[in-house]
Amino acid sequence: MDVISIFQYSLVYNAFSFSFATMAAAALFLWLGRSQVSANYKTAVTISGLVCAIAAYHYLRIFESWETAYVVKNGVVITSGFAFNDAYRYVDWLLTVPLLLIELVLVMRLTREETISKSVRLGFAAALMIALGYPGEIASDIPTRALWGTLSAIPFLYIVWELFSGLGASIDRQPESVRNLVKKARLLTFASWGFYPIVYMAPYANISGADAETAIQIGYTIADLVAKAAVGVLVWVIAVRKSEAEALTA
Ligand SMILES: *C/C=C(C)/C=C/C=C(C)/C=C/C1=C(C)CCCC1(C)C
Repeated sequence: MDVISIFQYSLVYNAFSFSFATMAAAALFLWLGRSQVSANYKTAVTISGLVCAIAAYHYLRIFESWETAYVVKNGVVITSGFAFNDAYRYVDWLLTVPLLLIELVLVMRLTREETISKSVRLGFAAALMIALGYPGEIASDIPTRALWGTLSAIPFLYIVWELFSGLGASIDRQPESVRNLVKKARLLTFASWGFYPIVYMAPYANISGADAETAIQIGYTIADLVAKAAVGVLVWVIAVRKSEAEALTA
């Protein structure tokens, strides 16, 4: 059926390999950098590292699955008969998206009850969003994809609204030295999270099998790198600055 070009095959192959290395490096960096933040922020930084470690593992599996799904023969790519497994990505999200939300809630530094209730509500909404998106992701026709995608967008909009209002309110309570960084973290989060549903809609744009597959894999990979590794490192910088500011006023 859909024969993928050697260029598309290599592009995705290299993107997965690069992502594995970046996620693994970010996890190590965050865990080692944990000693530079005060006790208040250690959990947030530990979780950031965990998100990148889980993603690194899944990128390794996604990479292997991509490699086994195709055979390169005389410069032509043919399918091997083993299907590429998209489920790794969704299982990864099922674990990492609630963790990322908890990381952001921790950065807001709310009361204990608020932290727990917000984490539970957001975690549940995230699981629902991903579970509803999966049947659409593996569907072969556009109407089915659109139906599940629309259902998945309902919990997605709820999450965006909760985060936007919650992070917005917490920005006013931040010390001067990190206010801009928290705004950047919020912007990066919204830009990357908003990118996933756009990538999901790639097949609507009348592009064929291999082109759509390449666009989706590259798109999700870029979004993952920003949402997990870049935001994770930014959260760490914010934690270091806040630890310094709090040590001065203590
Ligand atoms: C590290 C992974 C992250 C932050 C993944 C986030 C994923 C989303 C925000 C996905 C959203 C989707 C929709 C809003 C509708 C279509 C289906 C999804 C699952 C792609």
